[in-house]
Amino acid sequence: AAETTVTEIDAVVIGAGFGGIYAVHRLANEMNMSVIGIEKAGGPGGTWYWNRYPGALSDTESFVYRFSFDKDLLQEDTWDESYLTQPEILEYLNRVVDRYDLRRHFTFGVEATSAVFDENTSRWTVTTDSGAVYRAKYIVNAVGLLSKINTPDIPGVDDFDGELLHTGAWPEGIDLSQKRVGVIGSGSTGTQVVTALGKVASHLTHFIRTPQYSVPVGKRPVSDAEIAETKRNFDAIWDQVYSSNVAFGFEESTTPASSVSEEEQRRVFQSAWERGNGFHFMFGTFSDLAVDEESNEAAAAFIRSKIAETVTDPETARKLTPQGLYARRPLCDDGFYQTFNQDNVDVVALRETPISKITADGIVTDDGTLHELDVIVFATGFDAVDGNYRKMEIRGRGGKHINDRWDGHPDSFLGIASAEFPNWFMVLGPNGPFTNLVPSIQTQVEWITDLIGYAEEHGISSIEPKEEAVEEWTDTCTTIANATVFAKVDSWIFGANIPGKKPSVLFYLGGLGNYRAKLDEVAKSGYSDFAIKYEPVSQSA
Ligand code: FAD
Ligand code: NA7
Repeated sequence: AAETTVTEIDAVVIGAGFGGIYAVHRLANEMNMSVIGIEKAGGPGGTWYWNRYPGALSDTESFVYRFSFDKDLLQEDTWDESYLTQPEILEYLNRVVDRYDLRRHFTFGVEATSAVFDENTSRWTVTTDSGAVYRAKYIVNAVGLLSKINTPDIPGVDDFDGELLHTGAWPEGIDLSQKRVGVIGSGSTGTQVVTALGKVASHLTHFIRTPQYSVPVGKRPVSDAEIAETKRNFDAIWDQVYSSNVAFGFEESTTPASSVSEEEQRRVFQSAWERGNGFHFMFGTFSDLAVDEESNEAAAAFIRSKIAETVTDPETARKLTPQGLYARRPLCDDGFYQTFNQDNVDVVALRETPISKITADGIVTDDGTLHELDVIVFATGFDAVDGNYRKMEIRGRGGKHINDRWDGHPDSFLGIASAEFPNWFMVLGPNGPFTNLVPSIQTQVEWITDLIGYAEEHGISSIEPKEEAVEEWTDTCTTIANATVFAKVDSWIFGANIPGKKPSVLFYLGGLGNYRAKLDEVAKSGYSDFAIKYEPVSQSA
């Protein structure tokens, strides 16, 4: 057999979304290192490459869903509306890649399948499905936290004669107009795709297991004057974003709902409803919706009253109305509830009539009804956060497999690094911040590449967090999470959306400002939370 060529390189970056793109820019352009970016998609974009479904929209406002590291880039950017659609974000990321001449560092259409650490040389060997092998001192994983798709195993799915689609692997250029479409799943993605497809499908059936609370997104055109004003204020805007909790570009409320009258609560909720945005509704109205069940219920009751006002058929409204805590990733939509007033749109409540099987003709529910379909859309989410890591053969010191380390629950130090896995870094790994994600991604990439720079400067051969540091960070994340209402509800935020996956705390819910302060402290201490090994001192000279 032909011998495999091994390419020696400083760093391997896995993924070409926001994280991978910026990591390659930092390492290659600013630190002058040799870097290969490995991406299984056919081009850059990550989330925005894969999720091409109709209606795909960022629900972070346009002015803060972007990089901020380059003021010239910020000044040159422009946008038409208060939110960016998937094609606009994909175009933006391609433009960034070209602007910094990054395409030549990436290999697209290639999946990294294993990464194995050699303690003697402090080098990682990365293998890919194309047969290419790289030996590198550092790995930066930017594999995405909402990237490994989840398709439920429904009996008979292979018998379906029509088209099966997942929103997270949407083919280009598919036309669903005049088709009978069934959509399974009603999270952020399901609400977006249903709202969009309701306008074109001949008939649309939405299969909902757990209805969720959704508020209007508030998408509107943005004037040139407003953009100019935003550009003038970039410094203040980004200072605010980076010192805030959720980093969405609005001031978070400091007033608990429990401190005001019911009338005042309704007034504030109404004004937030008119303004739009899910995170704003949860964190910009009052300060205690995420921690106080009574305040949370006040918000939930308000949204329920809006559903009742919006949806004309009471039986349909009932099926769409959530009960219980408002404690998943807060959703917003562009006319989701209104969609159900259309004659061509129906809802099936799966808690009342679960899916029993899929046949050649469609979906059969356990009341015996066959819902005839041409297309089934899975809007059933992702094996979030650790999913893409577990797919790879990742072996650290002593041959330790990442899945063995993460057997109980995935852990990390700062969502960035793991004990037993030296010189191996994660962007948005387990227990990273829960925010508008681009500012967190940028923060982490800068911190990781600074650490790599420090290691190079100080003759460090390997660096990994100490076990105590990992334990302490895990405890911090757990304590904060358990003080919130989010911990009381099953969702992907806690790994509680995948059958067989052990639920656990997967995020640092302490806010980006506090997170950045912690990162600063660790760097300023000379990385004292890390175990460091130095290169042998050269005897020459
Ligand atoms: P990704 O963009 O997920 O990129 C990871 C890349 O790694 C992928 O392209 C994947 O193919 C590649 N990859 C993974 N494993 C391998 C491997 N082994 N080998 C090779 N390549 C690999 N966040 C917000 O803050 N605001 C929003 O409004 C928002 N909206 C969203 C809407 C949708 C539909 C989805 C799915 C996510 C949304 N997110 C949003 C989260 C979004 O994922 C992040 O904002 C951001 O795009 C993540 O960037 P990333 O680079 O970390 O990961
Ligand atoms: P989510 O938020 O995980 O939503 C997935 C939806 O799919 C949710 O309604 C699930 O119902 C439903 N689902 C999952 N499995 C099944 C089965 N087996 N049967 C019926 N329904 C099912 O994923 P999204 O893609 O919407 O959003 C993920 C994040 O990406 C989002 O928060 C943004 O940050 C972008 P359940 O609630 O589990 O009953």
